[in-house]
Amino acid sequence: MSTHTPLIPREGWHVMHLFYQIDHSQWQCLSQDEQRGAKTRLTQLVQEIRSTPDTHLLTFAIATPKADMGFMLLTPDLQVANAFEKRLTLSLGADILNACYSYLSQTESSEYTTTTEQYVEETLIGEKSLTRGTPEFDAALKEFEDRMAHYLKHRLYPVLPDWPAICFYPMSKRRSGNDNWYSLDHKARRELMAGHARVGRTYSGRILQLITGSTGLDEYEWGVTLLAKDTIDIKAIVYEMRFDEVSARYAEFGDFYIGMQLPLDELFRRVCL
Ligand code: 76R
Repeated sequence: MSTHTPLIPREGWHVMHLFYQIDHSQWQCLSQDEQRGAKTRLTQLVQEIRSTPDTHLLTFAIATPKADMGFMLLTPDLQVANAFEKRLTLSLGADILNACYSYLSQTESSEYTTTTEQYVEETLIGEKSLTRGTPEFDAALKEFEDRMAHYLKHRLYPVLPDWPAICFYPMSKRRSGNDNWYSLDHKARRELMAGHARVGRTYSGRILQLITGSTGLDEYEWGVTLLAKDTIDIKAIVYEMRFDEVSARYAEFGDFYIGMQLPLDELFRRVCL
Protein backbone atom coordinates (compact mmCIF):
# COMPACT_ATOMS: atom_id res chain seq x y z
CA MET A 1 0.00 0.00 0.00
CA SER A 2 1.37 3.41 -0.81
CA THR A 3 1.47 5.80 2.12
CA HIS A 4 2.62 9.01 0.50
CA THR A 5 0.66 12.23 0.65
CA PRO A 6 -0.47 13.40 -2.80
CA LEU A 7 0.99 16.71 -4.01
CA ILE A 8 -1.83 18.08 -6.11
CA PRO A 9 -1.91 21.84 -6.67
CA ARG A 10 -5.07 23.73 -5.67
CA GLU A 11 -5.50 24.42 -9.35
CA GLY A 12 -3.74 23.14 -12.44
CA TRP A 13 -1.40 20.26 -13.13
CA HIS A 14 2.30 19.53 -12.80
CA VAL A 15 4.24 19.47 -16.06
CA MET A 16 7.57 17.77 -16.78
CA HIS A 17 9.57 18.14 -19.95
CA LEU A 18 12.07 15.26 -20.10
CA PHE A 19 14.90 14.97 -22.61
CA TYR A 20 17.08 11.90 -23.08
CA GLN A 21 20.15 10.78 -24.90
CA ILE A 22 20.30 7.12 -25.86
CA ASP A 23 23.36 5.07 -25.05
CA HIS A 24 23.53 2.86 -28.14
CA SER A 25 26.52 0.91 -26.87
CA GLN A 26 24.47 -0.23 -23.83
CA TRP A 27 21.51 -0.98 -26.09
CA GLN A 28 23.63 -3.18 -28.33
CA CYS A 29 24.65 -5.27 -25.31
CA LEU A 30 21.03 -6.48 -25.07
CA SER A 31 19.88 -9.53 -27.03
CA GLN A 32 17.16 -9.07 -29.64
CA ASP A 33 14.67 -10.59 -27.20
CA GLU A 34 15.72 -8.21 -24.47
CA GLN A 35 15.45 -5.26 -26.86
CA ARG A 36 11.96 -6.33 -27.88
CA GLY A 37 11.01 -6.76 -24.22
CA ALA A 38 12.37 -3.32 -23.39
CA LYS A 39 10.37 -1.63 -26.15
CA THR A 40 7.24 -3.48 -25.08
CA ARG A 41 7.82 -2.30 -21.51
CA LEU A 42 8.04 1.34 -22.60
CA THR A 43 5.02 0.97 -24.90
CA GLN A 44 2.94 -0.47 -22.06
CA LEU A 45 4.10 2.24 -19.67
CA VAL A 46 3.11 4.95 -22.16
CA GLN A 47 -0.33 3.34 -22.43
CA GLU A 48 -0.61 3.16 -18.64
CA ILE A 49 0.32 6.85 -18.31
CA ARG A 50 -2.12 7.89 -21.02
CA SER A 51 -4.96 5.96 -19.37
CA THR A 52 -4.34 7.64 -15.99
CA PRO A 53 -7.09 10.23 -15.29
CA ASP A 54 -6.20 13.86 -16.13
CA THR A 55 -2.82 12.75 -17.43
CA HIS A 56 -1.25 13.40 -20.83
CA LEU A 57 2.03 12.32 -22.37
CA LEU A 58 3.58 13.64 -25.57
CA THR A 59 6.39 11.61 -27.16
CA PHE A 60 8.82 13.19 -29.58
CA ALA A 61 12.18 12.89 -31.34
CA ILE A 62 14.62 15.79 -30.96
CA ALA A 63 15.91 17.33 -34.16
CA THR A 64 19.58 17.67 -33.25
CA PRO A 65 22.01 15.76 -31.00
CA LYS A 66 21.16 18.02 -28.03
CA ALA A 67 18.94 15.06 -27.14
CA ASP A 68 17.53 12.02 -28.93
CA MET A 69 14.01 11.89 -27.61
CA GLY A 70 11.71 13.63 -25.19
CA PHE A 71 8.50 13.33 -23.22
CA MET A 72 6.13 16.01 -22.01
CA LEU A 73 4.14 14.73 -19.05
CA LEU A 74 1.14 16.55 -17.59
CA THR A 75 -0.52 15.17 -14.47
CA PRO A 76 -1.96 16.69 -11.27
CA ASP A 77 0.04 14.87 -8.58
CA LEU A 78 3.80 15.50 -8.35
CA GLN A 79 4.18 12.11 -6.63
CA VAL A 80 2.65 10.43 -9.69
CA ALA A 81 4.72 12.55 -12.09
CA ASN A 82 7.88 11.64 -10.19
CA ALA A 83 7.03 7.91 -10.18
CA PHE A 84 6.25 7.95 -13.93
CA GLU A 85 9.44 9.87 -14.66
CA LYS A 86 11.59 7.28 -12.82
CA ARG A 87 9.86 4.42 -14.65
CA LEU A 88 10.19 6.15 -18.04
CA THR A 89 13.88 6.70 -17.46
CA LEU A 90 14.46 3.01 -16.59
CA SER A 91 11.92 1.55 -19.02
CA LEU A 92 14.42 0.44 -21.66
CA GLY A 93 16.90 -0.90 -19.08
CA ALA A 94 19.54 0.71 -16.89
CA ASP A 95 21.68 3.45 -18.50
CA ILE A 96 19.98 3.31 -21.91
CA LEU A 97 17.93 6.48 -21.58
CA ASN A 98 20.17 9.10 -20.02
CA ALA A 99 18.38 12.28 -18.97
CA CYS A 100 20.27 15.23 -20.48
CA TYR A 101 17.75 18.00 -19.66
CA SER A 102 14.51 18.30 -17.77
CA TYR A 103 12.12 20.99 -16.71
CA LEU A 104 9.46 21.11 -13.99
CA SER A 105 6.56 23.57 -14.09
CA GLN A 106 2.84 23.88 -13.43
CA THR A 107 -0.02 24.99 -15.61
CA GLU A 108 -1.27 28.36 -14.40
CA SER A 109 -3.91 30.94 -15.12
CA SER A 110 -2.60 34.38 -15.98
CA GLU A 111 -2.73 37.36 -13.64
CA TYR A 112 -3.29 39.50 -16.76
CA THR A 113 -6.46 37.79 -17.90
CA THR A 114 -9.16 40.38 -18.61
CA THR A 115 -11.69 40.40 -15.77
CA THR A 116 -15.41 40.70 -16.45
CA GLU A 117 -15.40 44.21 -14.96
CA GLN A 118 -12.49 45.29 -17.19
CA TYR A 119 -14.23 43.90 -20.25
CA VAL A 120 -17.47 45.67 -19.36
CA GLU A 121 -15.82 49.05 -18.71
CA GLU A 122 -13.14 49.02 -21.42
CA THR A 123 -14.74 47.09 -24.26
CA LEU A 124 -18.52 46.89 -23.93
CA ILE A 125 -19.09 50.42 -22.61
CA GLY A 126 -15.81 52.09 -23.70
CA GLU A 127 -15.32 50.73 -27.23
CA LYS A 128 -18.69 49.33 -28.26
CA SER A 129 -20.81 51.98 -26.48
CA LEU A 130 -23.28 49.39 -25.22
CA THR A 131 -25.59 50.15 -22.30
CA ARG A 132 -25.85 47.87 -19.27
CA GLY A 133 -29.05 45.82 -19.17
CA THR A 134 -29.79 45.94 -22.93
CA PRO A 135 -30.10 42.61 -24.83
CA GLU A 136 -26.98 43.47 -26.93
CA PHE A 137 -24.97 44.08 -23.76
CA ASP A 138 -26.15 40.87 -22.13
CA ALA A 139 -25.42 38.82 -25.26
CA ALA A 140 -21.92 40.29 -25.63
CA LEU A 141 -21.23 39.71 -21.93
CA LYS A 142 -22.36 36.09 -22.11
CA GLU A 143 -20.19 35.53 -25.19
CA PHE A 144 -17.19 36.91 -23.26
CA GLU A 145 -17.89 34.80 -20.18
CA ASP A 146 -18.24 31.59 -22.24
CA ARG A 147 -15.04 32.34 -24.13
CA MET A 148 -13.13 33.04 -20.91
CA ALA A 149 -14.38 29.88 -19.20
CA HIS A 150 -13.18 27.84 -22.17
CA TYR A 151 -9.89 29.70 -22.30
CA LEU A 152 -9.17 29.36 -18.59
CA LYS A 153 -9.90 25.64 -18.73
CA HIS A 154 -7.40 25.27 -21.57
CA ARG A 155 -4.65 27.04 -19.68
CA LEU A 156 -5.08 25.00 -16.50
CA TYR A 157 -6.14 21.66 -17.98
CA PRO A 158 -4.80 21.64 -21.54
CA VAL A 159 -5.32 18.92 -24.09
CA LEU A 160 -2.56 19.38 -26.64
CA PRO A 161 -3.02 18.53 -30.32
CA ASP A 162 -0.70 16.10 -32.14
CA TRP A 163 0.80 18.83 -34.33
CA PRO A 164 4.17 17.57 -35.55
CA ALA A 165 6.56 20.33 -34.45
CA ILE A 166 7.17 20.94 -30.75
CA CYS A 167 9.42 23.66 -29.39
CA PHE A 168 10.37 24.00 -25.73
CA TYR A 169 12.41 26.66 -24.00
CA PRO A 170 12.44 28.16 -20.53
CA MET A 171 12.40 31.91 -19.92
CA SER A 172 12.42 34.50 -17.18
CA LYS A 173 11.61 38.18 -16.96
CA ARG A 174 14.66 40.37 -16.40
CA ARG A 175 15.40 41.86 -12.98
CA SER A 176 18.32 44.18 -13.51
CA GLY A 177 18.87 47.92 -13.20
CA ASN A 178 16.16 49.88 -15.01
CA ASP A 179 14.80 46.73 -16.57
CA ASN A 180 13.21 45.08 -13.60
CA TRP A 181 9.88 43.55 -14.60
CA TYR A 182 9.06 42.92 -10.95
CA SER A 183 9.31 46.56 -9.96
CA LEU A 184 6.69 47.60 -12.54
CA ASP A 185 3.19 48.02 -11.16
CA HIS A 186 0.42 45.69 -12.27
CA LYS A 187 -1.17 48.23 -14.62
CA ALA A 188 2.09 48.76 -16.52
CA ARG A 189 2.69 45.02 -16.76
CA ARG A 190 -0.85 44.41 -17.91
CA GLU A 191 -0.49 47.02 -20.66
CA LEU A 192 2.78 45.48 -21.83
CA MET A 193 1.27 42.01 -21.78
CA ALA A 194 -1.66 43.25 -23.88
CA GLY A 195 0.85 44.12 -26.63
CA HIS A 196 2.40 40.67 -26.29
CA ALA A 197 -1.00 38.98 -26.57
CA ARG A 198 -1.87 41.07 -29.66
CA VAL A 199 1.19 39.69 -31.45
CA GLY A 200 0.43 36.18 -30.18
CA ARG A 201 -3.16 36.21 -31.40
CA THR A 202 -2.05 36.80 -34.99
CA TYR A 203 -0.62 33.24 -34.87
CA SER A 204 -3.98 31.71 -33.98
CA GLY A 205 -4.38 28.35 -35.75
CA ARG A 206 -0.65 28.18 -36.58
CA ILE A 207 0.89 28.16 -33.10
CA LEU A 208 -0.55 26.60 -30.00
CA GLN A 209 1.29 27.96 -26.98
CA LEU A 210 1.26 26.61 -23.46
CA ILE A 211 2.92 28.79 -20.85
CA THR A 212 3.61 26.94 -17.61
CA GLY A 213 4.92 28.61 -14.45
CA SER A 214 8.12 27.44 -12.77
CA THR A 215 9.11 30.19 -10.32
CA GLY A 216 10.49 28.32 -7.31
CA LEU A 217 10.26 25.00 -9.16
CA ASP A 218 13.10 25.21 -11.68
CA GLU A 219 15.84 27.54 -12.95
CA TYR A 220 13.68 29.87 -15.02
CA GLU A 221 10.26 31.39 -14.35
CA TRP A 222 8.25 29.85 -17.17
CA GLY A 223 8.35 26.97 -19.59
CA VAL A 224 7.27 27.89 -23.11
CA THR A 225 5.87 25.01 -25.17
CA LEU A 226 4.91 25.80 -28.74
CA LEU A 227 3.20 23.36 -31.10
CA ALA A 228 3.08 24.04 -34.82
CA LYS A 229 2.43 22.39 -38.15
CA ASP A 230 5.28 24.28 -39.79
CA THR A 231 8.62 25.12 -38.17
CA ILE A 232 8.63 28.45 -40.00
CA ASP A 233 5.80 29.59 -37.70
CA ILE A 234 7.93 28.78 -34.65
CA LYS A 235 10.81 30.78 -36.07
CA ALA A 236 8.46 33.62 -37.04
CA ILE A 237 6.68 33.97 -33.69
CA VAL A 238 9.84 33.83 -31.62
CA TYR A 239 11.45 36.37 -33.97
CA GLU A 240 8.47 38.72 -34.00
CA MET A 241 8.16 38.60 -30.23
CA ARG A 242 11.78 39.67 -29.84
CA PHE A 243 10.62 43.11 -31.05
CA ASP A 244 7.73 43.26 -28.63
CA GLU A 245 8.76 45.23 -25.54
CA VAL A 246 7.95 42.41 -23.13
CA SER A 247 10.54 40.21 -24.84
CA ALA A 248 12.87 42.90 -26.23
CA ARG A 249 13.37 44.54 -22.87
CA TYR A 250 12.48 41.98 -20.25
CA ALA A 251 12.93 38.42 -21.54
CA GLU A 252 15.80 36.07 -20.80
CA PHE A 253 15.90 32.67 -22.42
CA GLY A 254 17.31 29.23 -21.72
CA ASP A 255 18.12 26.51 -24.24
CA PHE A 256 15.79 25.75 -27.13
CA TYR A 257 14.70 22.20 -28.00
CA ILE A 258 12.95 21.38 -31.26
CA GLY A 259 11.22 18.05 -31.58
CA MET A 260 8.80 16.12 -33.73
CA GLN A 261 5.83 14.42 -32.15
CA LEU A 262 5.80 10.77 -33.26
CA PRO A 263 3.85 7.71 -32.26
CA LEU A 264 6.06 5.42 -30.19
CA ASP A 265 6.71 2.72 -32.81
CA GLU A 266 7.86 5.36 -35.28
CA LEU A 267 9.89 7.06 -32.57
CA PHE A 268 11.75 3.79 -31.89
CA ARG A 269 12.64 3.51 -35.58
CA ARG A 270 13.64 7.17 -35.78
CA VAL A 271 16.07 6.93 -32.88
CA CYS A 272 17.42 3.60 -34.17
CA LEU A 273 16.25 1.41 -31.29
O1 76R B 1 -3.33 34.10 -21.78
C1 76R B 1 -3.47 34.27 -23.01
O2 76R B 1 -3.35 33.37 -23.86
C2 76R B 1 -3.79 35.64 -23.49
C3 76R B 1 -2.73 36.57 -23.32
C4 76R B 1 -1.37 35.98 -23.04
C5 76R B 1 -0.71 35.94 -21.80
C6 76R B 1 -1.22 36.41 -20.46
C7 76R B 1 -0.46 35.41 -24.01
C8 76R B 1 -0.77 35.23 -25.36
N1 76R B 1 0.71 35.07 -23.38
C9 76R B 1 0.58 35.36 -22.04
C10 76R B 1 1.53 35.14 -21.04
MN1 76R B 1 2.43 34.40 -24.28
N2 76R B 1 4.06 33.67 -25.16
C11 76R B 1 5.34 33.66 -24.62
C12 76R B 1 6.27 33.29 -25.63
O3 76R B 1 9.84 33.98 -27.18
C13 76R B 1 9.32 34.93 -26.55
O4 76R B 1 9.69 36.12 -26.75
C14 76R B 1 8.27 34.70 -25.53
C15 76R B 1 7.77 33.26 -25.45
C16 76R B 1 5.55 33.04 -26.78
C17 76R B 1 6.11 32.61 -28.13
C18 76R B 1 4.17 33.29 -26.48
C19 76R B 1 3.12 33.12 -27.37
N3 76R B 1 3.40 34.50 -22.49
C20 76R B 1 2.84 34.76 -21.28
C21 76R B 1 3.85 34.61 -20.26
C22 76R B 1 3.64 34.77 -18.74
C23 76R B 1 4.03 36.17 -18.42
C24 76R B 1 3.69 36.65 -17.03
O5 76R B 1 2.77 36.10 -16.38
O6 76R B 1 4.36 37.62 -16.60
C25 76R B 1 5.03 34.28 -20.90
C26 76R B 1 6.37 33.99 -20.26
C27 76R B 1 4.74 34.23 -22.30
C28 76R B 1 5.67 33.95 -23.29
N4 76R B 1 1.37 34.28 -26.04
C29 76R B 1 0.04 34.56 -26.26
C30 76R B 1 1.82 33.60 -27.17
C31 76R B 1 0.72 33.45 -28.11
C32 76R B 1 0.82 32.72 -29.45
C33 76R B 1 -0.35 34.07 -27.54
C34 76R B 1 -1.76 34.19 -28.15
C35 76R B 1 -2.57 33.04 -27.62
C36 76R B 1 -3.98 33.01 -28.12
O7 76R B 1 -4.61 34.07 -28.26
O8 76R B 1 -4.47 31.88 -28.35
